[in-house]
Amino acid sequence: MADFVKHLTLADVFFRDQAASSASGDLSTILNRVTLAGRLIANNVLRAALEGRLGKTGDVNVQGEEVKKLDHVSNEIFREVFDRVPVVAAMASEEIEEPFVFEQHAHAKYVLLHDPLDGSGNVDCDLPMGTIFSVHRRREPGAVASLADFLRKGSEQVAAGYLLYGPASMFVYTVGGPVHGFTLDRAVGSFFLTHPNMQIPNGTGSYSVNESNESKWDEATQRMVRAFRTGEAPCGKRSARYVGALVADFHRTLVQGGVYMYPGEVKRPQGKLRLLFEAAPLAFVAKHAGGVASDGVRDILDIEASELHQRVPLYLGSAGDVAAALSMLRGEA
Ligand code: FBP
Repeated sequence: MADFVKHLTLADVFFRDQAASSASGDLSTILNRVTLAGRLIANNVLRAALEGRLGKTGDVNVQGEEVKKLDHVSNEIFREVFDRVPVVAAMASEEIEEPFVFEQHAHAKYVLLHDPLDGSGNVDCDLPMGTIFSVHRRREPGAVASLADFLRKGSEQVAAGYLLYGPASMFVYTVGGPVHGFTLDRAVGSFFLTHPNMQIPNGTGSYSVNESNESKWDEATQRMVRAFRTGEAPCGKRSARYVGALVADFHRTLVQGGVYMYPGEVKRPQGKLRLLFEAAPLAFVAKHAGGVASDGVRDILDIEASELHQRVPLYLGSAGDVAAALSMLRGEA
């Protein structure tokens, strides 16, 4: 047979995996809707300058951050995409203070969390950005969705992953098994499996941290990052890379190995990144790709959220590199 369809599609992989499980199909539908939102966001990112959508809206979001026009567009795309198919009962966004409840979807089994446009500080300089998503099974389907459906441990996620809007657009996800990477073929508007069963390499790659924050860190953190900078970290020498978009920095770490860090600060011990919208979903991917994620003390996946927008320090990537960072933070190396 001629080989015109060179790669598996999302549907091929979902059907194959679903055949191996008792999945109802709702989860596959959610993941398909995430990729639809991703394709729409990717197109808006691609055309932002042409359509006057660079820059800020003038608003400030729940995080106290200036909202970019594409933040707003991306958030609205998710709401509209999931309003039209009854597969999630409610949706929480990093941009919005409270979850959005789909009244007409009360019997849906799942809730969705998302950071609609991660790294949106890169909008105006045409650098990579992404979208992060997380899916939880509801505690009580049928009851009106509540905050309790969202305040969970990362280990309870049933699916998580991200879209990366880079030179190519990618979709990376796990449903608790292998981590699969798909690349968008813009010519046909479909994602195709190009990176099956992704595993984080150990012993290579980069350390990735915003070193301009050094004066904000405590001494142990300063010593630890300095050891990576001078090539004296126990895990060995690493190059330095920092794109300023967590999804892009994590994807490079997933492919090449290394560690991404957003440490806590003396005046901001919880750091900047959000547990439910950033750390937990990427920790879920990292774990299923053989990596690890920690807040400096605990496994990110063991942390039960007490607030929807709570922040955590984040050390994420190759097991050996994260272990080296944590051992230096503890003063053991
Ligand atoms: P948002 O853009 O969704 O707020 O994400 C936070 C983030 O942009 C990460 O993507 C990125 O890794 C980090 O902040 C960069 O922070 P800083 O500019 O302080 O280094």
